[in-house]
Amino acid sequence: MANDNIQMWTELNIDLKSHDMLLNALGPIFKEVYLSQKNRPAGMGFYDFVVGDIHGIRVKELREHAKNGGKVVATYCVFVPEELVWAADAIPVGLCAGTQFSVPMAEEVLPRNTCALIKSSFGFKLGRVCPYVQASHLIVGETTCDGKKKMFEILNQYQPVYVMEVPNKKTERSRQLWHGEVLAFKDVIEKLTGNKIAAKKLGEAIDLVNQRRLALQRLYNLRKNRPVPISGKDALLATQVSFYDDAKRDTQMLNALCDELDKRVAIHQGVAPAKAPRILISGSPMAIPNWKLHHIIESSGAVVVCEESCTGTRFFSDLVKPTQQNLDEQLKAIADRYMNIHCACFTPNDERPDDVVRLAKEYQADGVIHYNLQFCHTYANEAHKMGKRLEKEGIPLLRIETDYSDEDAGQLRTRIEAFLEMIRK
Ligand code: BJ8
Repeated sequence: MANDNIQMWTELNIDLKSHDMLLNALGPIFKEVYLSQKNRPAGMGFYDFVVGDIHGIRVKELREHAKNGGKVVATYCVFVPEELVWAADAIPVGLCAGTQFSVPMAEEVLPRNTCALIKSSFGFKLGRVCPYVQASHLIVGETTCDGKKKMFEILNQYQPVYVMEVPNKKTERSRQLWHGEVLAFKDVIEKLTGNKIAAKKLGEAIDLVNQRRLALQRLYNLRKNRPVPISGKDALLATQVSFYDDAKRDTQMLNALCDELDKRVAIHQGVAPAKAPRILISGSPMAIPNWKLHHIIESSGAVVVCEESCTGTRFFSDLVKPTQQNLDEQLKAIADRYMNIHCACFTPNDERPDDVVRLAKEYQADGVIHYNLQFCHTYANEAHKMGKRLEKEGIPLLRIETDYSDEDAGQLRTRIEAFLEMIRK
């Protein structure tokens, strides 16, 4: 198997030396952050296996698909409507961008004062260390923030990139623009694959992705229980894996995990004492292997019960309205669903603070940690409004700005422990 992988990575033009270093670094981190947890659900074994073979089996599946004439479409943002990709018999894969490892590589080209997510993803391409990037036929970007937008121009020099224009406002005119973008994306995918997207196929794809969203909703609903039956770290990992695993298999594994958690809830079995402070995290997405904040919070005696983020509720909280018959209606339903993602790229974006207040109540959160990546101006600025709103609601808030390095881990721990102390009083 190991030799098979090496051959596959060589064919994908991976820099084997750097890649070895990346995988060798990931193993001990995963052991420390994940395998050290006590009382984990047995269903997490699947996710441990997936991470243990992170650049193996799934990449092999994508390669098989490509060898049979299929296409692989890589994405960076939850705005890209994956239903259209599935409907054209292509496979969408959400790219990881959560490691410090590839940041210095990116800084050879990008300005240092760029957010870690952008640098990490670009560094993967520049350093040729990510087989998912290498295996993809098209990368789909979006105009959500200036940093990403300009990075995609440079990335396009290395690999084909198509950029969707995400509007910045939520007006009717913006909705029409976005609807047009969804139609244009359909054409791009049809051209890439040579497959015409028909209503029947699109209906099946809508159902496929909706089923995964429902399974994630089920997982998150289970986190509303006290004591909480699964750690925030494990729930985050399950969500992160959903970005690149096969959607049907992923739904099955999520539901199997939820079946187990149902049993835990029935006997009040939790991963943390019922009195442990419950934290809701709100802000920038956390791509694999960005587990830094969750690890600090949970190893300080609290438990993360929800993430209002794109590796959290923004990924799955809305379904596409199932309309099986009519292609125009389906495309409209897709456009409507995706326009309802409350990303900080919108102005104004009052729906996001509303969501956080609602989620804090639903998940019985004792406090909110607002997380934004350094140099991410949209989330950093929105934190101000969030602070005012949560203050009005009497919900304690801690604002964290960080990156992927471990340099500030000690300082973060001190601040988080002080916050938890304040919540416990
Ligand atoms: S829908 S949150 S996945 S854009 S953290 S790169 S915004 S400077 S990630 Fe996002 Fe889509 Fe919005 Fe979600 Fe820019 Fe900020 Fe970096 Fe960001």
